[in-house]
Amino acid sequence: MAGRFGAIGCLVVIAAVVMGAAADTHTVGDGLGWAVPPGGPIAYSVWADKQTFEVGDTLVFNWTGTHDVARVSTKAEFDNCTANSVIGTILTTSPANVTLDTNVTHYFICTIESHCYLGQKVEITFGNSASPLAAGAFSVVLFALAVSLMSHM
Ligand SMILES: [Cu+2]
Repeated sequence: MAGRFGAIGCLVVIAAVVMGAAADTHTVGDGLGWAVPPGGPIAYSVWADKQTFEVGDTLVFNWTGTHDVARVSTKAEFDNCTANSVIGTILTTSPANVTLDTNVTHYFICTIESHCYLGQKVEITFGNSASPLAAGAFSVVLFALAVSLMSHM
């Protein structure tokens, strides 16, 4: 009896750990950090495409020299590099951590000189369906394991 509940409890803990692990930290630009990218804006769109962003994840902007991080509210502002409607405050100290609190597209730019025009901006989009599907499949596997354990004890 105790053994059975112990095994089930163990599965529940594993499930909690795996589901909880969804909150990730993303270092913007990886090794490039937050900088004027040598090849233009493509650097950050390529980086962002490789990531899976979820609500609760944290972005870390690392830089040296003079940069900042402004979250602008519209795609138009992002495209035009204007910072008239900044959400929250402009972050001026590296490393700057930003938690993704809603699943709307987040637009970040650097407001220093022409950095944004030169490509220092990143668009964070959500809606990758791979993770929820994987989590769903994982739950089914866990459930099957639990049922199988109970029927064998
Ligand atoms: Cu900059």
